[in-house]
Amino acid sequence: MKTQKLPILVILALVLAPLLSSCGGPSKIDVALTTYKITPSSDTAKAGEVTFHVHNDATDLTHEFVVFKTDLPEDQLPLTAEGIVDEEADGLTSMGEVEDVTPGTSKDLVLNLEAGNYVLVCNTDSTQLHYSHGMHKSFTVK
Ligand SMILES: [Cu+2]
Repeated sequence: MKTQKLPILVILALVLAPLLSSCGGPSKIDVALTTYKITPSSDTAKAGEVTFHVHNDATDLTHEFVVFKTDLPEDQLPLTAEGIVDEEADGLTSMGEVEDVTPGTSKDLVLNLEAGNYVLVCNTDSTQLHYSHGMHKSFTVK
C-alpha cells in the first residue's frame, strides 16, 4: 500500500504546484499615459490585489487615471453635459483613481478587483476632453 501511495502524492504535488503558483499573488500593471492614449503593460490581471503603476509619459499635459467596472464598450461610457465620463451614471462603478499625474511623474493605484470587465480612463477636461480624444482602454480581470 505504502509503495503505491507515494507516487500518487508526488504526482499530485507536481500537478498542484503550478496551479497554486499561478492563482496566488498580486498583479502589477504598468500604465503609460500620453496625450491622448492609455497603454497598460497588460490588458488582463488576476482577481485580487492589482497595483497600477501609472506614469505620465507626456511632455505637455497633466493626466489622471480612473478604473471603472462596467460591461459597456470602452468608447460608449455615459457622459455628463460637459462631455466627460459621468462617474455617477448607471452601468458603471468607479473603483478608484489617481489625479494630477504631471508630465514625467508617476503614481500608484492599488485596488482589490473581482473578476469582470473594466475600462481604464483619463477623465480630465483640461485643454481637451481626454476621454473623447481616445484616453480609454478596456481591461479584464480573470
Ligand atoms: Cu488625459
